[in-house]
Amino acid sequence: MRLSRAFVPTLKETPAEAQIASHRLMLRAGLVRQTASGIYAWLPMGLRVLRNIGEIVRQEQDAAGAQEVLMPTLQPAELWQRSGRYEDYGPEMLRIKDRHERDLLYGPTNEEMITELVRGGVKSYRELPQILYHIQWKFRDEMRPRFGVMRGREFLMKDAYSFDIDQQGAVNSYRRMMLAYMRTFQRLGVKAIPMVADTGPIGGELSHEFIILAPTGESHVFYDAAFDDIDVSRRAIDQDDPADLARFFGALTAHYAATDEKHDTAAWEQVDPARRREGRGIEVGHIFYFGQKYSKPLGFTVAGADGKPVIPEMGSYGIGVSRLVGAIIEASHDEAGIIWPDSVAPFRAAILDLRAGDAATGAMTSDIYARLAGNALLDDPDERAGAKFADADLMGLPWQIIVGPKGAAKGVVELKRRATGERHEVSVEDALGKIG
Ligand code: 5CA
Repeated sequence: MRLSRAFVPTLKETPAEAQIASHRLMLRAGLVRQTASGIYAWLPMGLRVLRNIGEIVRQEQDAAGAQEVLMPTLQPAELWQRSGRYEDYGPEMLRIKDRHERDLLYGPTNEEMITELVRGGVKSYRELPQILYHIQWKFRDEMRPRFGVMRGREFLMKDAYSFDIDQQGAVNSYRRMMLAYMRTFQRLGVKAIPMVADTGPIGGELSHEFIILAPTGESHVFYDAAFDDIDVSRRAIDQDDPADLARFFGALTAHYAATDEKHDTAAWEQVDPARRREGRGIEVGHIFYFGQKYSKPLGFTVAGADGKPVIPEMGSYGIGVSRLVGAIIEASHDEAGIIWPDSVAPFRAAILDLRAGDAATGAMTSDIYARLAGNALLDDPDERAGAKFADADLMGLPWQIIVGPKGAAKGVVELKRRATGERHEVSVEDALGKIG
């Protein structure tokens, strides 16, 4: 993308409405704009990050054997009346009437709808287990939307749903998703810790929140340093082996980890003081095992091995895809701006032409831009070098390739790594090799 032609409305001033770093930086770097309270439009740079995160989430869901579907945002009220949640959900649910006076709602989550879909197509225990997911916009009429995309009213969620013939199968699916989550967050470049959680309006008996550490997080968290050493690689754990999954789950849940809501001081005292860690965290995922809470009222049964009807056991698994954009920034920024992890950055590199209009720097930056094949932002407008440096740091692309007239004459560029601030004079070949 050439900055001279791009819609990247950066702001010099700090917007007054933004209380936390990620919200400020998302507005200043031109990633999003608010269109109504808690509702955001995603601009080109923000959308690229949102898509990159969604793609990593998708790949890890697919790798875990979950199948992607796409359910609509609007749902008939009747479905929710059958599960009993239409009344329970209260004012957080956006209720809508169509022209025929039929009641609809903008989905805050999809347990009812997916149960109804699977009920229509799965008749026998032989067709289970199934795990289905989609990445779709949700609406929750939050009392206090705040912190930008972190607590919005409309937000993008990945929600997966598992169906098993018995409790043992359902617990295995839960563990499988937990492993997929650990792998997902690792690829996203953030450290996530699963913590025992309340189940709230989703319900159920087993639930974990995935919390990423960031100084501005909403909850205070306490955890054992043992979490730093858990290996979730494919080499270490075979997701198709229930015994392996059980061992992994055991290791992950054996150590103390809790948010302030669930903090147990007596249990905390038992943790070796040298291993106690405290900080603040942001909930980026939440998983639930709730048995027959939806399958039963919605009348979903399958024929069991003996031909008798069995009510399937279910779980649901959410990741806040749009919240993650803000959460990753909270976990990875400095005074100057965003520091994108390589895996989610909107582009690999910014190319800074320090003398726009100059034939030599223009030829060199155009060549580098072409060779980075669409994965670079070319800062080509006629601006002061200082303003370009500030913008590049604000936008936080992992690499900066700085091209000035002296370097262009010698055939060299300056390559800067945003995360460390390290700068080296290198040849174009070496710069491209490093960027990869
Ligand atoms: N049906 C279940 C799991 S599929 C569910 O809805 N779980 S949830 O309520 O915990 O939401 C899942 C994730 O969505 C949360 O962990 C959080 O990361 C994200 N999320 C929830 N509410 C908001 C919101 N108002 N703004 C942005 N993200 C949100």
